[in-house]
Amino acid sequence: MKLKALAVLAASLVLLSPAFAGPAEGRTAGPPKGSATGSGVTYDHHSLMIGGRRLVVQAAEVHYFRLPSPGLWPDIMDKIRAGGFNAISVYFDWAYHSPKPGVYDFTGVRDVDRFLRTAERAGLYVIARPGPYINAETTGGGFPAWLKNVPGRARSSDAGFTEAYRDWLRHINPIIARHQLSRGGSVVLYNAENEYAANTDAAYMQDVQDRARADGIDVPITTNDCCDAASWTSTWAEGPGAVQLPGVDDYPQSFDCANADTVWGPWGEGTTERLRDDIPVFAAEYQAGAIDGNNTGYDGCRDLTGPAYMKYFYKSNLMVTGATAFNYYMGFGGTNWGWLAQPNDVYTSYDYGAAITEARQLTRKYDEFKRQGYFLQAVAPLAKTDLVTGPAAAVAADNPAIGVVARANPDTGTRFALIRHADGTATTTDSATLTWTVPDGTYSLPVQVKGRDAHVLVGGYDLGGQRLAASSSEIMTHASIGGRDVAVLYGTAGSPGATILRYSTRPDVRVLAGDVRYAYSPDGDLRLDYRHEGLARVLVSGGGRRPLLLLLGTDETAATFWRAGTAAAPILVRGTSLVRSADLDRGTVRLDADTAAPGEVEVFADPGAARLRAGDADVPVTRTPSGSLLGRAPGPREARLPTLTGWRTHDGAPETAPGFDDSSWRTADRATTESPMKPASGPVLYADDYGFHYGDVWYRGRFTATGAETAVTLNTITGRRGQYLVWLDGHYLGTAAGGVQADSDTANPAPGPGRFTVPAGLLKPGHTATLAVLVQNMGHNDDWTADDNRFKQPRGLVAAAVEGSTAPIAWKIQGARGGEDLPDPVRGPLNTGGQYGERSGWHLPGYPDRSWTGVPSPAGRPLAPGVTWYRTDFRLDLPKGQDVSTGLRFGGDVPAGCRVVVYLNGWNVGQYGGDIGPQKEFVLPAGLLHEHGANTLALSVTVKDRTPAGLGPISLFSYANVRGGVPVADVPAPAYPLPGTR
Ligand code: IPT
Repeated sequence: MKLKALAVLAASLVLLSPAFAGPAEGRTAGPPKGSATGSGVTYDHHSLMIGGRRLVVQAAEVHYFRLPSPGLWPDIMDKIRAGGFNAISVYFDWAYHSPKPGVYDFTGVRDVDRFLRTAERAGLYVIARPGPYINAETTGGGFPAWLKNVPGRARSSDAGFTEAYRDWLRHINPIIARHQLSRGGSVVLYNAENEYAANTDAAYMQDVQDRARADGIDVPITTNDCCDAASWTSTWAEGPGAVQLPGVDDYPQSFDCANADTVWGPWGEGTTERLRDDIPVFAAEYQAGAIDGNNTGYDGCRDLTGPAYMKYFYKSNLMVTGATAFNYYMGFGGTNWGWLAQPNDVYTSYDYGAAITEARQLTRKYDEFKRQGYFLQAVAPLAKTDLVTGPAAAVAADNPAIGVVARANPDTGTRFALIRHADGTATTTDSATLTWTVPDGTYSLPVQVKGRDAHVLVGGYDLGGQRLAASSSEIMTHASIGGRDVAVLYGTAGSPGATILRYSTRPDVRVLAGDVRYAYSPDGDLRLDYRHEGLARVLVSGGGRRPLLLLLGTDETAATFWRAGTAAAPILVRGTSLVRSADLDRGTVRLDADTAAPGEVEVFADPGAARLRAGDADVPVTRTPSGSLLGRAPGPREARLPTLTGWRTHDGAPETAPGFDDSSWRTADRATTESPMKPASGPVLYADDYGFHYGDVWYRGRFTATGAETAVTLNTITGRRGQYLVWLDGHYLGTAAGGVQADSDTANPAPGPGRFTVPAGLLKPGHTATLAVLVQNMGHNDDWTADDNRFKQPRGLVAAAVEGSTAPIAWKIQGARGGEDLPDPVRGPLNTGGQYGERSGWHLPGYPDRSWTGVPSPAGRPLAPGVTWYRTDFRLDLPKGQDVSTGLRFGGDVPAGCRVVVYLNGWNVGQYGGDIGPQKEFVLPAGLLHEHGANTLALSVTVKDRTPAGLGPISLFSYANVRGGVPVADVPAPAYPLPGTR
């Protein structure tokens, strides 16, 4: 069953500075697999412990290589932490750093030291995942394309591969090592390999770990086992190659973003498997979005994995298996800029339908993460619970439609009850009375489950200075602030709620807002009954305890709260769009907050607080009966974006002309290749064999004509969505689709055959005829199945012949300028391909385009088969102290085969096209976009057919405009001409 799901998945993938806190409670990590003594990170059956303190790890996956603007990294980290996460998980992409064997770059947008420092400063723990293989829908699954030329099977202990990956690890491991907890950083786990489940080689798996230890990695080593352990060769939980703390990946909702309305858990219940008894259950990757393999658009993926899914599956996972470490894939997806995408599954956007959008905006999924994540961090007993079944569970609903799962903390006695539909697919609303025996007594609580909602209720809990006997509301968070407890509880709007608190004498109860009934019984129970509506407020004082302000909300009103400040001095805030941080200094609460519009802001802080500053604004406040400060925070100023005018255009395919000078091109004459796919005849024409790994590649072939030629037959492999265009003596012969990864992964896939008729009379006997072929390379296959037939599948021409001729064809090849020797290491190996304009720097700011033809706009200008470039400049001066998330929009429609590569200030920020994906809007990230200065936009447009209507209108737009944001410096990068290339 699970295996079948996996096969479907594989097919669809084909197609488609935290402080130490006391002594360790559990045993120190290791043996069996290398000691982690001194790492500060330990674990036992229940949870991870950091500095001896148990915690529930709530991580968001985020990839620095998908946000090439380091100034924006703090923005994402702030948003992750403010959303209730305490960790990030991050892959390190080998291909992103290494253009050539032995050459590595960790500067600029590749500065992973800076990324890890940013996480530390944001107070986020890090799960470091350097592969060597990462998958992640990245080109080659993170393997640099030069590895295709290295002998020995990838992901094995073969010698050639071993030497290559050891070199990668030798570079990346020390960087990770110096950011570990033991050295003042926040890296707490190290993930070896990735879903290494097919064609496994234990010696390799072990060596990756041995390298890590040799390079100074002291934290526990984990790995992410694919999807459902039992069916695979090894889960790496035991035996040769085993890791200390294996985890499991789960994608229960699959990837069918087109049918978000009907899909419900096709890939199982998504309860993460326990792999060993001595380790906590670790959800190493838990689905929090989806690949958009069917080109539905990511909003569909966000619906597929929306709040209902999150409530049901995430809470079930917490309660059924007692998982205490979660990594949600993705927290922020980002952008496959340049040629970063693996072509079979994704296009430019890697938004993923995540909680934080590609344009860095917060969604209703973010709200749900916030509700759940705050709970996990506030209620400490959650980190150590056992399942309780049978009579011992002591909990039952009087309606069989409602199912209950119970857990208890063996030390504190705290009880947890998961309330959800017994039939997980039910969409009805059902109510019940829950009878629950907790350490404080037996209570009746009204519960209600609306559709696929799920609630985790808490009983027998020391809530700060209070005693919560039981509640049918969920706890979002609570904090001890200024000598009293403030707690935010919530439930589905309209549902009934009851909360029972314990007091030794009758407390004083004041209902400040909302409709809340209460009763005190002499046995010490204060019972509150209410309906979840808006935000009710109850102040309880006396009764032998410190005061409690109870805030009873709905899902929606709970989500308006932010928790900031420090653990010692927490501050709760209601309102604004985001609170990054808060502090109290001599009577003034300072909020680092974003506001999308002017609106109420309410601060729950120490009573000494009297003034409020939100961002750069003083906010007049009044004190409320709740003891909070209430004011109105200002919103952003309007941000204007210019119209794009003054374009210039130039033909971009001079290579098609017979007289074009290709004397500097490489002669394609290699006789052997490392690719398992060997040419049937003639020299190897594969682009990678000549060091041209990314983007378009040109071939020019000469042969002596007889006049009897009838057709040219070619074959190319481009990856999904790729095509190639063919000219003979400057005459356009036509186009064909390039080959893609074969489902069978055989050594002889069916690539992209094309037969092109030679027009009668075009070739004269004795004349030297010139073929010119432009082949798109959409990126490299991944290596999910650890199969060189798949990973080492070539790109470019794989066969060529002229019908009616026996004359040999002498081929030359040209790809990205310099091949593996980058002329522009700042923008890096994945930025440009081998188009004439790319080789000549037409994409760069400062290129002298004055001689080009001026046009008001590319819109409506007919396009001929081949390549056409457009350039324009524009200035921006966006309001300071605001975050205007800006994009480029293509209006109208373009036909299949129309491909636009978008360059912003020389950076390839995406590919737009009729049949590449549904994407018409492209994020222009601040930092690459000069928000206060000059910008250059360059478009290279390839069409395969005459396109009279040309492109549609092209405009700048903003996804959002908020007051606040983080300061973002422009990313330094060279203008034209690149050093040494004039
Ligand atoms: C799992 C990978 O580990 C991860 O890199 C990414 O590819 C993710 O899937 C899908 O986006 S693979 C698993 C779903 C088979």
